[in-house]
Amino acid sequence: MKLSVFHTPEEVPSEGSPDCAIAIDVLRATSTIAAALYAGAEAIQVFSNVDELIRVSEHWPAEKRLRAGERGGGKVEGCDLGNSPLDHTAERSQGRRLFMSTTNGTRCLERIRDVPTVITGALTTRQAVVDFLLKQQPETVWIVGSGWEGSYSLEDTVCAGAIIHGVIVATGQTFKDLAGNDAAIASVSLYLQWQDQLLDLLHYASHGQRLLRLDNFEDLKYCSQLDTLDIVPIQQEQGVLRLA
Ligand code: 3SL
Repeated sequence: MKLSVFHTPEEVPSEGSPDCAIAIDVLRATSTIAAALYAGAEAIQVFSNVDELIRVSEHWPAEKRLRAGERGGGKVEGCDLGNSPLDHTAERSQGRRLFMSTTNGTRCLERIRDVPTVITGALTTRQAVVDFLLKQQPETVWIVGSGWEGSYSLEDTVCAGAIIHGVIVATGQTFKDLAGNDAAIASVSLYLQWQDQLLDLLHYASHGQRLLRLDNFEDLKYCSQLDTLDIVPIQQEQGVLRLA
């Protein structure tokens, strides 16, 4: 298995395709996708455009849908929810489809949607993602950070490093066997430096600071947890994710 890391959807090569791509948006889209599916959501359907989200979700029974829209960290008017993983309890999300559009995370999923296997990763689901990779044994894996509007995000890279480190620990393989690019090696160094202070790192991260200014302290705490959910969201039809 060769794992490559791309910090943003813009960095993803336009030529070629891996066997598996992993979208990461620790703050907060892929943490929320995992939380919603864990709470029993029927599926997550992602959109880069909010008007399209509203149009498509109109065809779904109102009591069976939740519309989640985020821009600039805040909730989009007309949606039921913003993008907090803490919104998703069994009472609210069980059996419902989450129609979701966020600034960067859903755009990242759109960029890789043609890859044969697309999953999402977060710190909360890190070990489950590692186990999925070990079981499926894809030859090539692209781990793609969502970043923020085209620029690098610390929290996505540390999660990429946590996944690669998990594969190294489980297999005893070295970077020589596993690293598909330099960013893969750098991401593991970032993780090793911060593995015991993930919440601190999220507080230093520029998007973490943006969310703190919007009073999302509890979200940062939630998203910084490692290996709390034993699930992997997987794309089952284009733009629609369910439990693997
Ligand atoms: O950019 C995104 O996709 C979001 O996850 C951003 S936020 O954390 O909801 O502000």
